[in-house]
Amino acid sequence: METRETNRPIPERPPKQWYGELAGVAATALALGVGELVAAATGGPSAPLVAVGGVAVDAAPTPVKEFAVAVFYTYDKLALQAGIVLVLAVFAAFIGVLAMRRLWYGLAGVALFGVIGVLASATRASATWAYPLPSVTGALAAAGLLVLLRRTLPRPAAALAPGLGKDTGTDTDTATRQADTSEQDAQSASSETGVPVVDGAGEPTARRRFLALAVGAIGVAAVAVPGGRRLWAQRVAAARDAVVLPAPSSPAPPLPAGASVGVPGVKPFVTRNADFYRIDTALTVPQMEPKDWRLRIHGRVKRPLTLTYEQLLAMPMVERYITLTCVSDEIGGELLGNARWLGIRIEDLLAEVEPDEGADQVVSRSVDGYTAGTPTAALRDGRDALLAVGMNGEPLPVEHGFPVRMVVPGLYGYVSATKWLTELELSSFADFSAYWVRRGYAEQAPVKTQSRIDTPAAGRRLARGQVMVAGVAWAQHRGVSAVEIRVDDGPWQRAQLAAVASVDTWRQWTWSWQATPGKHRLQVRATDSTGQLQSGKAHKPLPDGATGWHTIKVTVT
Ligand SMILES: Nc1nc2c(c(=O)[nH]1)N[C@H]1C(S)=C(S)[C@@H](COP(=O)(O)O)O[C@H]1N2
Ligand SMILES: [Mo]
Repeated sequence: METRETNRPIPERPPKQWYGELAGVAATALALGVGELVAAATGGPSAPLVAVGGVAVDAAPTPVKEFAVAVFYTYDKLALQAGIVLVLAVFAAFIGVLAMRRLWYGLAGVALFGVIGVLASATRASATWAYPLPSVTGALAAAGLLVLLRRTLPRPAAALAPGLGKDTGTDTDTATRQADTSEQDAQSASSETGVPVVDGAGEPTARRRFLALAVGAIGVAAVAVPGGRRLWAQRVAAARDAVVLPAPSSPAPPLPAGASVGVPGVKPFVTRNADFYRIDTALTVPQMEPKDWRLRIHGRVKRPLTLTYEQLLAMPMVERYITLTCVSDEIGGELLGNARWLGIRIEDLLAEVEPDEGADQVVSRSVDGYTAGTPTAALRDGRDALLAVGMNGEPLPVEHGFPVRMVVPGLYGYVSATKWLTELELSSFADFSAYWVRRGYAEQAPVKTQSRIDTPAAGRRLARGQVMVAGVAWAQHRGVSAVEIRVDDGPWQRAQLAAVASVDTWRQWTWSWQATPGKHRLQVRATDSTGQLQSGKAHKPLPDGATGWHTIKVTVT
């Protein structure tokens, strides 16, 4: 009855590629959404996107990161997140296409993603049993969705016709052979038989079900990702509000009268928390509840120690004004601030654990795996190196390291000021290189003597006559002994220095200028209390802090 031609199998045409792509993106989106919700529910601060992203940040070479920082300033995290999402989408689409052709290949791809997520979270400091959960549940959800989508996958209409055998006339195992047949066969088959092969679409109900499933999963993810994050952040914010900071047993010295010169435009002596600069590698602000916080002090010590937040708060607290500066601060930059910190002295803790001879580096680790290396000597030489819990009378803001961070007077932040701190490991500089050291920054990074002109602002037009020139100068833990100004390469002239309570903060200064009409160049330089003059040699921040004199141009009319 049937001709030879019509007896030929009408093979399945591989479904249009975009079904696979959509399936992959939907499954990955669902995985991220489920992962985020599970992270929020279990308190694992390691949602898959953050975990994988964190590993990517750690793995990125320094030039890439520097490029990102230069282009996006401190907003490079957002760009990085967008980049990760993009790369993820491409991989997701690939896995989806695989899955629609050969389910097992696709599932293997999902499993690989899951394993990367689990490994990424397991490498985070203070990983607990809860850390891999988001990745595992996310991967399971993705796998489930792929299986469902694969079942719903619309078949070309012709392929749905049952019982079409090969030349032999048998109709066994058609599906297997269909799957193996190439696209050319499909085309020739359709032209020869005249049976329409719907262009990769199949029956409309299957198509509708497939789309509904895929788009629905993406919708769930679009709600779950921000929802999960918000939920988690709210929990931590509530826990932070509930913290009652103890009174310091050694309060901050009262601010001397005149610590603030009162010239408009000068940086306030105490930086408000909301105005304090923020620098970190964290993709999303690590969210940690005090009840989950532990500090492990270990490594080359005689008596390792683990502390809870409660135990920490019960220890004698000191309160100090300390100015924090970033090594990346350019001349005249904004990456510095001064706050009243409340915390315990790290020296007291080190005395308890008894570091070994030769353990010359204290490696601090954050919950998200960031590391800094501080000279053990700097933490034991009597300076007020703190494990801080309070900032300007409040519990640490979450962006500034809640629940606990380090603050060490006299050292740049990248070697001393670890936020979201979970670990102190006694080690040596020979044995371990911390995060930024591996990326070309110096092992030892005492703050360089610096000064800046806050007012007048660069480029400003001023009226002739008396102009108050003012700013700040800093040389933490040495102290500032002099500030000088010069106009247009004229003689250096002494500025008035404001009073300060300690050598650990910046110092405001003022200088009264009789401005004459014309374009002028103002320069500032400071001298620290050891008598060392601030270097005028222009140098970029890498590897151990910028040098040069802040110089501005103004026009007087
Ligand atoms: N966990 C963590 N802590 C960190 C960093 C970081 O990337 N991650 N950056 C350090 C750097 S380079 C600086 S300058 C200070 C900045 O602290 P702030 O954001 O509170 O101003 O934090 C330090 N502590
Ligand atoms: Mo920094």
